[in-house]
Amino acid sequence: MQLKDKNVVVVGLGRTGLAVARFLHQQGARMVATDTADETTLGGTVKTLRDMAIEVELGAHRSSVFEKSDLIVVSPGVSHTIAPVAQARSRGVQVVGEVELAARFIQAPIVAVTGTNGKTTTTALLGQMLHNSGIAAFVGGNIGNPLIDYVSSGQKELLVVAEISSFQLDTIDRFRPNISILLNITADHLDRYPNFEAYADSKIRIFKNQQAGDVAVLNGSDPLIRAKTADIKSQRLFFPALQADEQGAVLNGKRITLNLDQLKPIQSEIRIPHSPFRIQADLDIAKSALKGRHNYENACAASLAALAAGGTLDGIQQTLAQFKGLPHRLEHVATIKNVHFYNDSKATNVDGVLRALDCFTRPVLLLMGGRDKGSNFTVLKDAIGRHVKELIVMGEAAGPIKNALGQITPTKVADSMPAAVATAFRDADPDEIVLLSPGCASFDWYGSYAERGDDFRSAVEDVKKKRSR
Ligand code: UMA
Repeated sequence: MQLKDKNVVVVGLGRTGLAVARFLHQQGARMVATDTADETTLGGTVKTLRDMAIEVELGAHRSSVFEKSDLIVVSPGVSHTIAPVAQARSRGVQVVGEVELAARFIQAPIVAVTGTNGKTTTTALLGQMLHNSGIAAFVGGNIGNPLIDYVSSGQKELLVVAEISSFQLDTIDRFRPNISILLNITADHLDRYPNFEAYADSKIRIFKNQQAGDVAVLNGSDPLIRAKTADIKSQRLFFPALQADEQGAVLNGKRITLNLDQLKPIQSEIRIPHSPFRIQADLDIAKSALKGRHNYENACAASLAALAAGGTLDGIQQTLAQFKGLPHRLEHVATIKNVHFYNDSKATNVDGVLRALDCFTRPVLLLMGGRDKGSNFTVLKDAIGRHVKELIVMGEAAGPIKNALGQITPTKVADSMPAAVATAFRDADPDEIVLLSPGCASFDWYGSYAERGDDFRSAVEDVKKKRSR
């Protein structure tokens, strides 16, 4: 892709937009960078861009900005169907996302991880499994560091492991992962997609350009995933593999049994340490800090992809024993007076909340709320009835959640995170669980799920300090 002297519009100036602008500047493109936010909100980004002599248009995406463009690069948080982008596309202007742009310049094989929940954990596990197998891999994407930064840096790793969201898949064209993982598909982002079908189809795009030598790692217990991937060209590995002739992994309690006797390794420079035709092995997750069946499934998916990429059984086993979990995902933050506090701020959809509740046998005081993404909270009724002693709701979605679930369990409304934590602690008995698992986006009160999780942690710290005075 030739970018020198091309007229490019960069839409959205968060982490992705800034990284894209830096790369395009390096490549000698002419650029306008635009964001609907103002200069104060964008902080130092605007100065950084102006220092590179990049024209910056703020407050709206004016059509005039797009008139002379040869290429438009949209950030994942910007819908590629907004009017000025759609108009430019209808004039024949190429519209891509950052992942597509980066993939055009990446020479190493790519392992891409998508799914509604578990992407970040699986991506991190896979990165560590490869590392422990002696394979240097760049780990990036939706996990937090744009792939285009890897391209700009000039780094050359043997593999790229990329967490990929549906938003990023919406704007791919030729992106072809050598290995694609699809963990699960449940309702999410229905404020951005017209319906569940459209969201599911976006996830399936991860297989769009795969060829016969590539590998697809698929959730075998989801009939929708099986049906939608029936005709893909790549080799399908399932977790679980349900039929005798299927390749993949099966979970037996805390053991993963692998059956990969026909696995064809992907084309890469990595020497495959095992005979690809004879992997019949067991992996032990009993020593792992991973909690809950969904995390064991993530471990299965990561193990299959690691083996297909050339990872070793020893490297995988070592990772399963060492992996400590990630911040903001069922993270134990404190125990005060025998009340256990867990931060699961990354649970930004209802399925995430279900997965979290499933991990606890003791009564839970559940903190939910934030910005609603068009979710159907009533699907939580059974799980709330079974696990939740008290529900504390907050943020923009407090009303809708209370309406949907308020009859199932005692429900209180909090006007801040510290108020929610203090209420939960007051109402909890020893050995009970206080769980932040919001089921919503964080953007009503915070800049990210991580900020929300940090606020929960500091509210818990305040409770602890007050107790020790
Ligand atoms: N903006 C516009 N026009 C619009 C909408 C937004 O200009 O119509 C501007 C906003 O004012 C803001 C900028 O776009 O300044 C934000 O862009 P962005 O939302 O794409 O955010 P980035 O900082 O670039 O972060 C993105 C991902 N964010 C989203 O997909 C919403 C990050 O995933 C990702 O880590 C990062 O790129 C690097 O790849 C976060 C996320 O929430 C974790 N992802 C969703 C999820 O996991 O559910 C998909």
